[in-house]
Amino acid sequence: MSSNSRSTDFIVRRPDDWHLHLRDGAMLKAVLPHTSAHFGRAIIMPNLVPPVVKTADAEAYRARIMAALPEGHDFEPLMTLYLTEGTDPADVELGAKYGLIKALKLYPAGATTNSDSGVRSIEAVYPVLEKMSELDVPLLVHGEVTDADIDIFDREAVFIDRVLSPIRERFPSLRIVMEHVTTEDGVNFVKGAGDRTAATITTHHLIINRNTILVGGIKPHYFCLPVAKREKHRLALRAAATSGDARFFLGTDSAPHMKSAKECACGCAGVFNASNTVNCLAHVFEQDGALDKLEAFMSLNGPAFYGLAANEARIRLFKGDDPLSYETRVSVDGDEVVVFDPGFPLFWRYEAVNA
Ligand code: OTD
Ligand code: ZN
Ligand code: ZN
Repeated sequence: MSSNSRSTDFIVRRPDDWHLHLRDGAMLKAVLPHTSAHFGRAIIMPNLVPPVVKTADAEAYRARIMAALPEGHDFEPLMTLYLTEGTDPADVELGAKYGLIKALKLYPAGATTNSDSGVRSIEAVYPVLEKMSELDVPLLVHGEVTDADIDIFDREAVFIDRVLSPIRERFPSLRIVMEHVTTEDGVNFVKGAGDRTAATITTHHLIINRNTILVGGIKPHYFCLPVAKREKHRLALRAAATSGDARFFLGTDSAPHMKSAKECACGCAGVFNASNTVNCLAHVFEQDGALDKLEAFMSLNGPAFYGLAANEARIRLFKGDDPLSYETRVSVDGDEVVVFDPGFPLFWRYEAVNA
């Protein structure tokens, strides 16, 4: 295979995942290797039960992650705190100065899986946001309102108007990441909000729209929050991700649930894509004629926004002649987690480049 043919074989920095759910216990042990095999670092979401709210909780969770890491895997979990109305600015300061806490996560109460302890009144957390601005600790937002009278497909757009814009204006120096942006409205907001506002984009929202979930029978493994929107929104996400714009970067939002908890009358939200994300992304970027922007999206823009260096390690991406065969299930405790099915065969592979 030729090494100078950009379209079939090229080398990029090792990617990072700026939004990841690792869970705990047996699930953590089962899913972590699927991330640590391919990613240098990941921002670890704090929505455990109970949530990771204090620096001491994050320290203990980090230790459990490190204990679950397979031998020889080089991976750094970047810890976050779950913002609550009881969060103490002094504890945030302790965690940030100690180098452990990389961000705080705002979940509107009830917005997604395990978000019951989330924020009900945004003004109640203003003192914490003040401290975060001062310390330059990013605020990560799950950008959906939860009011019963707001249609689920409109919840992101309404959140921007009611919550995000006011926070952006009130705390101009606070770094804000709109997590898992799913709408054109979100993309436009980020583009117009200056260089201290960014967004993560998931693998699956680049690939599926709401028809994928609902047409021809309900497909629970494509159900996640924020729910995938109509096609014009998916196209806006594709354009943002493949543009190279430094404010957009990969956050897989890989969120494993047992198959039995997804295939039932009230199925859990979440897509598990940690194991095939890089292959899917190479396919997507090639489709859009943007393979030269893939490194920015998955390896460069994220660390730059967080004020970190890009990974030194490299991976080589190359395209095979035959579709990749890969595990579509991960076994956990007598049950299994179903891997994201992009709906097309994957031809892109990758391998570590030895220094
Ligand atoms: N969305 N599921 C989960 C989290 C995300 O909003 C999210 O970040 C989860 O299961 O933790 C989901 O659909
Ligand atoms: Zn979320
Ligand atoms: Zn998430």
